[in-house]
Amino acid sequence: MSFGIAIGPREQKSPYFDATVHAGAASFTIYNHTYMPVSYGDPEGEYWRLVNAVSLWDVAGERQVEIAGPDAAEMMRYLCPRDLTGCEVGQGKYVPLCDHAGRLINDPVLLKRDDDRFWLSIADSDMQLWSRAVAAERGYDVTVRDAGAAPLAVQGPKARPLVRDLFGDWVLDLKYFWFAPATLDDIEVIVARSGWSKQGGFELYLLDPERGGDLWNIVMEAGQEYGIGPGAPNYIERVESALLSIGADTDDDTNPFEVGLGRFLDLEREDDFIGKQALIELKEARKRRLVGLFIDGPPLSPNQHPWRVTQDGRRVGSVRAAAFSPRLQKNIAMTVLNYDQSEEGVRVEIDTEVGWREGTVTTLPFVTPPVMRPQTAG
Ligand code: THG
Repeated sequence: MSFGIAIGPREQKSPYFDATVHAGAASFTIYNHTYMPVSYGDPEGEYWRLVNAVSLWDVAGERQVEIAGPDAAEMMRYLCPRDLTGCEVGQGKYVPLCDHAGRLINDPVLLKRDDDRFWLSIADSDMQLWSRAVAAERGYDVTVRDAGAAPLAVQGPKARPLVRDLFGDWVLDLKYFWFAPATLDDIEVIVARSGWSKQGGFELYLLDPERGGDLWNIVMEAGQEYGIGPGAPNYIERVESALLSIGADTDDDTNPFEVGLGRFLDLEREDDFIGKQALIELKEARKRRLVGLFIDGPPLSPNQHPWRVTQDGRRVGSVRAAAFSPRLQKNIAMTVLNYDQSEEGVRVEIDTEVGWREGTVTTLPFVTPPVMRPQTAG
């Protein structure tokens, strides 16, 4: 199978688009209507670079929906099931969002830019549309717009010394998900301690879309001594670490409890928020559960669609994301199973693109992150 994808004005190019093409981007996905590189042609090499050194990712597709105005804080409380009490300016939080029926619709990183200005750094679904509708229906005095910022992720164990070289020692003191404005040469960015891997790292939110190529080149250059190279949100590492990918691991009826996000909801809050009553009921439902699966046999390529999972010929769930783990030397998969079949050790059959395989249920994550390195270590 070999074909191209049309490049046209209905989708957006990231500010780093030309730089990533120049660096050899081999395939792209579309994320929030934005072309986003997923590989530079060597998935396993890119994996080891992320795990052992440092990798640079164009994640401008993680767009920032800005909600600003006198009612912004109140609106955020109504949008987010997570309690935001005590969230400070300069702090970020992971905030799964649900609709009125308690279905998971996105899992953004919230950035509190100011007391009356918030960013939702979104996963792949239309949160600007949603936020504008909620604001209008509720009569909130806010403006909702795309902030026009573009995150560049610097991920891997060598991200710390690299980002310290670029910005100074203070970046090492940033707590997880916290951020601060900074400049690099004369390029304005926001430096955040975050990123969609469990290897540690930072995200640089570019504020001037004209400077994407410049920012990319500065970081690439400074990263040479640390073995930097181009990469992308790494499929293998994210399965090992069990980082959730909305739309891949979830369907249009998934609730947050089924995919392990219950710990990010505060249902005992006294104030109202979207989906509250539904979520209180869903909490006890225990219908399905996202678990790990070891799949027997030779190395598998990632699944192109969810794989049917059966037990004694009866359908019990689906594999959402499968990969061969170079560190475990096993096929691993994030899999949604009926609750009754989701216990560790349960044996199932999987209808893969290369025939039927057998597998064993296990717990997530597959690999416990090497994070929690001392905060100030180089
Ligand atoms: N960075 C930015 N925006 C983003 C993402 C990002 N938007 C889309 C997507 N990623 C949002 N999804 C996630 C999912 C998981 C995490 C971050 C963003 C994450 N989770 C940790 C975990 O699950 O262990 C920590 C959560 C916690 O303990 O609070 O990091 O990557 N800008």
